[in-house]
Amino acid sequence: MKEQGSTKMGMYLNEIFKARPESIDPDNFITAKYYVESPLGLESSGIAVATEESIGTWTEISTTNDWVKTRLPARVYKTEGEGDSGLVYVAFPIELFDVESSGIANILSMVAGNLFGLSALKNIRLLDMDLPKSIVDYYPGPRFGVGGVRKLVGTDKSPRPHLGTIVKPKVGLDPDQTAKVCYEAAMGGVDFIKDDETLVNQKFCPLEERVSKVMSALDKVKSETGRNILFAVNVTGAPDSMIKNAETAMDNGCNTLMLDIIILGFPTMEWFIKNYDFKVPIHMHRAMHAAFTRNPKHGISMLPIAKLARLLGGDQLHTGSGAGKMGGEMGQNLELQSVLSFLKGDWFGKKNTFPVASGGIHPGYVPANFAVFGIDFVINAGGGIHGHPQGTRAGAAAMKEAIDACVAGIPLDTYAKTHPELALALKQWGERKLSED
Ligand code: RUB
Ligand code: CA
Repeated sequence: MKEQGSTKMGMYLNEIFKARPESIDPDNFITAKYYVESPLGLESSGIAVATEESIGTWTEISTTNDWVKTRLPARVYKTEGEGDSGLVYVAFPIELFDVESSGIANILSMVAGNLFGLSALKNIRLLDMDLPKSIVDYYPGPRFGVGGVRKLVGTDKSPRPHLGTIVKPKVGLDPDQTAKVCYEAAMGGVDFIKDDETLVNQKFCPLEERVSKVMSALDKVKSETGRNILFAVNVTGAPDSMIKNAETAMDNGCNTLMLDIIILGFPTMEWFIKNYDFKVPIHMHRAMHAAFTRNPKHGISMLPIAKLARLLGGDQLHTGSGAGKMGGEMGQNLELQSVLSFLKGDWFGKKNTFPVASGGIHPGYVPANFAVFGIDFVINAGGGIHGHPQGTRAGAAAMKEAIDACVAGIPLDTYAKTHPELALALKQWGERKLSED
């Protein structure tokens, strides 16, 4: 294995890339947990990562001095498993990073950088990442969080899952048609409406006119029902247009901003959150994530992404669903559980992030998702609302009835006997049990 230079580096400097678990002070290290498959074995694989991502390279070098060797090596401090595959834990000293100047870009360049291309490693997946309190404190976290979003929607006194929809068709409706779809969905019972990630400011649906017309429609809903509906406007774009779009959206009454965080990139998100506060919740979409989250053996899992999203002010984040067209496989569910406990748990005093289940959801999927997510989540249906045989309003009502049934602990088929919209939806699409996906 001559080409596996980092192994060679590990052979002569490996002691400095190793540490005992008790020597890793969480205040002074970023720690990362990787799944690794490699003929090198676990410890050597970890050393290859620690070497490549801190002070080493493929061969011995004359410029390494004692300070560098003592203070800066990343260190393998634990492995779990035997033979060629298992878990490797690597700690990166905080001195390696300059968070105030290069921020998350700098962290990712080491914890999730070139290591994915090391040919000595057959597969490597970043499963988790823990940041010291000083780094977490440097970022604002969600400004609204679950509690703040609930207050805006009016579910803070009696919490239940929020019902969301994506306007469909995802692109092609003009502002009047979009506003009509939003009005119908809101009257049917949705709490939240979002643009599709593919829609921003196209000619057939200019952002300014869309926001103005949708917000008038939602004002009408408010005057007729007293309910406040959130509309997340997708302003994703190059930074200058993103800000222009956000300002235009805000000038026209927008009450939530939506950003495609993976496509934008974390440094852009960091710049945005540090420089602009539009005083509305941020809805984070994750389109493109599956390019690196989908393969269970390689890439990056959703948990580190969720940590960065919460750090960067995500009030709502797409996490994947417990059951739907893009979720539900067992491995993904284990990862999903870890994401949900993180988003809902305490994290150095940061507000929580509302997880969003989405993708191919219809009323028949609600119980399976409720079982995984519990009360605090947003359940989104696009096709599963607008594809209802009686149209959008009945489709939203059917989804809301499915949620109400779950909260009341009543099976869907029983609830459907007195709720015709739900009955029709179940007739159309059936009920999917968690084990079927
Ligand atoms: C869903 C949709 C969302 C995806 C995102 O539409 O448009 O963009 O669900 O996936 P529909 P995820 O309800 O018609 O399938 O939430 O997994 O990132
Ligand atoms: Ca979509």
